[in-house]
Amino acid sequence: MNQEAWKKVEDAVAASKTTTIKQLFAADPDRAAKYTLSAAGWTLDYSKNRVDADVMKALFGLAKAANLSEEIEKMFTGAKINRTENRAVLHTALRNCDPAAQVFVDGKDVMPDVRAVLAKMGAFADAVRSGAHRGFTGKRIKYVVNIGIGGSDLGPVMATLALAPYSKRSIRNYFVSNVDSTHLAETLREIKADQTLFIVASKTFTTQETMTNALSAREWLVKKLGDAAAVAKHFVALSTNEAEVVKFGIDPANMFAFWDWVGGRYSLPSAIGLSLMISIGPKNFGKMLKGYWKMDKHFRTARLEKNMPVVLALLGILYSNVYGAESYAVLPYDQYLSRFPAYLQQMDMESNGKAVTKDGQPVTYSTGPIEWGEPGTNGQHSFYQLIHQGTHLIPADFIGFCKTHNPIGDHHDKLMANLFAQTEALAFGKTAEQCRADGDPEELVPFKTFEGNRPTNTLLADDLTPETLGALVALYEHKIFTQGVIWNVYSFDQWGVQLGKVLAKNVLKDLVAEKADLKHDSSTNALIAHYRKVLGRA
Ligand code: G6Q
Repeated sequence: MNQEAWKKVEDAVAASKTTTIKQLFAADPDRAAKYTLSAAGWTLDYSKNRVDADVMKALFGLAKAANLSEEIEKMFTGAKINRTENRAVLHTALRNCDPAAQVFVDGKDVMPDVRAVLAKMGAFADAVRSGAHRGFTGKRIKYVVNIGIGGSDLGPVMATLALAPYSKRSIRNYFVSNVDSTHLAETLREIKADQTLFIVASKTFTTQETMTNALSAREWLVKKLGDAAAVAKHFVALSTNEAEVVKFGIDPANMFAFWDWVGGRYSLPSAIGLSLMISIGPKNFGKMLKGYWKMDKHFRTARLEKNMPVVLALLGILYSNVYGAESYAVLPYDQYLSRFPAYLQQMDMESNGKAVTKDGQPVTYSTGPIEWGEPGTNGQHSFYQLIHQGTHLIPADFIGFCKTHNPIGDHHDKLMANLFAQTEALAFGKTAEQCRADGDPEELVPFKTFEGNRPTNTLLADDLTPETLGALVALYEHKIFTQGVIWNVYSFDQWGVQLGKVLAKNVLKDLVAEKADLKHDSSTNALIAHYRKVLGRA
C-alpha cells in the first residue's frame, strides 16, 4: 500500500476515531442522503459506517495512489494482469452485451468466440427445455446434474437457487461436487438414468474430485442403459481442455468452451453457467449478463467517489487495516440467496488470501478478510449476538429486496423490518439510561446495554431478478478486485488450491499401495497407518 496515502487515512481516522456513528448522525441530518449511492438497480446506504468526509477523502486518496483507474482499464482491455499465470483477466468480456464490442488478447478479438459459445449454449439449453434433445431411449430430460467443484460448482449452485422463481420447474437441478461418494450416491438415488443429463464442468478437466465423480456417473449410466453409446446423449462437458474432454469420451460437439482468461471463481457467466441456463432459459441468462454488464460499466466509468464497488472496497480496507477487523459478514435477507455467502467466500478468500505483494515481498498489513454469513433472519437467532455484544468488530453487509416473489400475508414486511431494525440497533445500540427507562433492574443494566457503533452497509434492490443478481455478483467481484489493487496482491491466482490437488494425490498413493513405505511426518504416517490397519491393508 502507498505509505503516504495510508498515513493520511490513519491521520483522518485518528482525528475522528472517538466520534461514534450515533454522533455522526446527530451532527448531520443529511447523512443518509450523503452516503447513499445507486448503480445497476442497487442502492447502497453506507451511512452507518465510522466515516466522515475526511476519512472518505483519505480512503479515495489511497485508491488514487494505487492507480486504481488505470488498473481497472488494464483488466477490461485484456492486459495480462494475472502475472503469475501469465493470463489476462476477462470475465467482463463474457457479459459485454455490446454487439460491436471488441476485446483483444494477444492481438485476437475474443468477442466472436464469446458470442458463439453463448449461442451454442442457448441452442442446447432450448433443446433440453423443449424436449428436442432427448435421452438415449427417447425420453425427455428431467434431471440435470452438474458435476464440478469450486469455481465450477459454487456459482451455478448459488445462482440456480437464487433464480428458482425463473426456473422451469419440470427440470430438476442437482450439483455433485464432493469426492465423498455419498454426494454422488444420494443424487443417483433421486434421478432416473434415461432422463438425466450430466454436465461435467471443469476448466482443466483434470480435477480429481470432478473426474472421479464423472467417471462413476458414466459407469452408472452405461450400466443402467446397457449401452456405452448412451453417453453421447447424456453427457456434455464445459471446459477449456478439449484434449481431456475427448479422452474422457465426450464428443467435442457436446463441449462448451471457455478460455484461460476466465478464472474458476469468476466463471458463472461463461459456459460454466450452462446448468443455470437450462434451468432459467437463455433469455433470463441473457438478462443476468445484462445486470453484470451494467455494474461493469458503472465500475469502469463512475468516478471513484460515486463508484459502488470502490466504496465497498475502501470501507472493507478501513475496518481490516485500521480497526483490525478480521472478518465481515454478508447477510442476505432473502431465502433464495441462501448460498450467496458461500459463493462469495470463495470469490473473496481465494482471490485476496495472499501474503506476498506483487513484488514477491511479504505484506506488512493484513489482506483478504474472512467472509461468512447466513440468510436473515436465521442468523439473528444464532451468531448476531456476537456481532452486537461480542469483543470482535464484524462489519456486515445487509442485502434485501423491497418486493418478494412469494407474497404471503405480512411475511415480507416482517422480514424487511428485521433487516432495517438490525442495522439500526447495530449502529445506535442501547444506552444504560434507555435500559433504566425501560425498567431494567440495575444489576441487569450492564448486560442489556448495547454499545452500538457497529458498522453496516445496506444494499437494496426492488426485487431479486436475473439482472439484479448479475449486478450484485459483479459488485462484489469488483470490490475484491479493488482491494487486491490497493493491497498490491495478485487476486487471480490460487496456488493454495493447486497445492491441495498435488498433496492429495501423493497421500492417495500411500493409502492404496500394496505395501506402505510412509515418508511423511510422524503424525501423518500414524494416521495413514491407522487407516490402512482398519481396512486390513499391510
Ligand atoms: C477457482 C479455483 C478452483 C477451481 C476448482 C475446479 O478459481 O481455481 O476453485 O474452480 O479447483 O477446477 P476445474 O474447473 O479445473 O475442475
